[in-house]
Amino acid sequence: MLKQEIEDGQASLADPQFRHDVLTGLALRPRAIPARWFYDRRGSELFEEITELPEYYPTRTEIAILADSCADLARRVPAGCAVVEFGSGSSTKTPALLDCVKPAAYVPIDISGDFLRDSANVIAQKFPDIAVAPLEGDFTKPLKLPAGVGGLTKLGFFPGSTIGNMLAAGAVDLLRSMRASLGEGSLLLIGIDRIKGEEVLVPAYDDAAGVTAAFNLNLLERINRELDGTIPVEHFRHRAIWNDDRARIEMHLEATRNVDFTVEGRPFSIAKGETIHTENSHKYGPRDARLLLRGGGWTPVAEWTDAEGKFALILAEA
Ligand code: AVJ
Repeated sequence: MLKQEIEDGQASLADPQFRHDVLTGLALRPRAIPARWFYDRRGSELFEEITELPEYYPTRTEIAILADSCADLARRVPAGCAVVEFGSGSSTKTPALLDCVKPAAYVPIDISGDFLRDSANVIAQKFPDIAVAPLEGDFTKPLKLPAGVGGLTKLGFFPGSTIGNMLAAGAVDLLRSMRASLGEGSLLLIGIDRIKGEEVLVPAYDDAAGVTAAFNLNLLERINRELDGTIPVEHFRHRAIWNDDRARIEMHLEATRNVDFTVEGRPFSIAKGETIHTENSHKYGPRDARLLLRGGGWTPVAEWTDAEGKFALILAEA
């Protein structure tokens, strides 16, 4: 290995799962790479920017619903419970929830350890009376919660409509695994984006400022950076498509001409007009969402939405 490569940290960056998903995904027809790989440092920054775009309604709508539903929510959740947040990331919606339900403990779960510790520290400083116990791990698998929260009622928190990234079968598995982690008698507060007109949905995933395009294209840059790729990023364009049959926004990267490149030395050729499918963002009608929860072993007990019904927060019981 070259001195410069060692200093750049290139060799240490290659996650074997990322390598596997990219190499197999680029060989699939249609080609597809899982959306979880968007979130390197740059991708996470771009996602934060997306949440502030005028066209991207989910984040601000969900925060407003949380604020408006607080009194109602606080009545349904026992004070002194343990809030367990799945995929806490930067924990931006957490303070509003903690202010509202006044838990005794907060357990943020994330795969990214650095991010997790930073945001856990911020919460711990803001809420000196709450025990903060971060858990580094993959929340798609059942997890063992810290022993100290054993006797408390658990409130799972899964905001942002992240569940929308999964196919129905994967979403049901995830809900079941959350139920197994939290236990019988626990609660789950989940944010789910609703089906709405294409004229609102498509711009939310294809904004005028081009931030979502940059977010999507960053996946190719990441492949070039971490997997020694030679992808000509300038010959791909961002596409956001509403798939009405499957009620989902799909993001793709479309080749604007025939391209040849290598990733970790393996050759790939993509024809002009062909796409790499990079994300699904499923949307759920009110009954669809409740059926999904029941399928995952959860009983919906309350539901809050904004005046236009763009987004829903659902409280469910295990
Ligand atoms: C974080 C998965 C909820 O699907 O709306 C935003 C990701 N992708 N713009 C979503 C995303 C493009 C986002 N989730």
